[in-house]
Amino acid sequence: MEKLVVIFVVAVSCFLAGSVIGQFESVNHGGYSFSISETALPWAQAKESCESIGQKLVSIENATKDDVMVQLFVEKLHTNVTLRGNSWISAAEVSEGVWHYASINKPTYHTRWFVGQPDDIENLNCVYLAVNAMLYWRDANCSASMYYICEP
Ligand SMILES: *[C@@H]1O[C@H](CO)[C@@H](O)[C@H](O)[C@H]1NC(C)=O
Ligand SMILES: *[C@@H]1O[C@H](CO)[C@@H](O)[C@H](O)[C@H]1NC(C)=O
Ligand SMILES: *[C@@H]1O[C@H](CO)[C@@H](O)[C@H](O)[C@H]1NC(C)=O
Ligand SMILES: [Ca+2]
Repeated sequence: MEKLVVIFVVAVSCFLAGSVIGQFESVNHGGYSFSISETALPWAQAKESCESIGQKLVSIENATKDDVMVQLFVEKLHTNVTLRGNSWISAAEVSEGVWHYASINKPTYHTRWFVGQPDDIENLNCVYLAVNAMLYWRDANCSASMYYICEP
């Protein structure tokens, strides 16, 4: 019986390690390419999910890229692809008050916090784009399930 359980656990782990978690819709515009998740996951799993398709959880390094994302996902100028909800990006806290893009291991030199954010109530250490607020940044509990955006 114990052996069976071990075999089962190993089989499930292999399956998860080798599979693409979730499904994506792709958008290409202005030299940028984004894969929009169709499923919601906690931040760390969202990051792994992007890696499982050979991509990275998205970083928004400058205002140009930020503008392209607003055009695509808010103004719907060049695509019909819709973010299904609030979406994780790779920005997260490495220590209290210090925010980095985890995917590229760099400080968040470009930010677009919603007014009053980050508020860090009850240990909110991961950043998501608020779909109903022009993709402004908000901090959230990393364990919350959100949609997410990957990029090559
Ligand atoms: C913005 O960042 C992207 C991604 O790193 C880069 O490809 C692009 O050249 C940058 N654009 C500007 C204007 O800095
Ligand atoms: C979006 O969908 C509309 C209606 O189906 C279509 O006319 C338009 O060309 C689409 N736009 C893009 C950028 O795909
Ligand atoms: C984050 O959310 C998880 C799942 O809802 C919860 O168990 C945990 O206590 C929360 N953590 C904090 C620091 O609020
Ligand atoms: Ca925090």
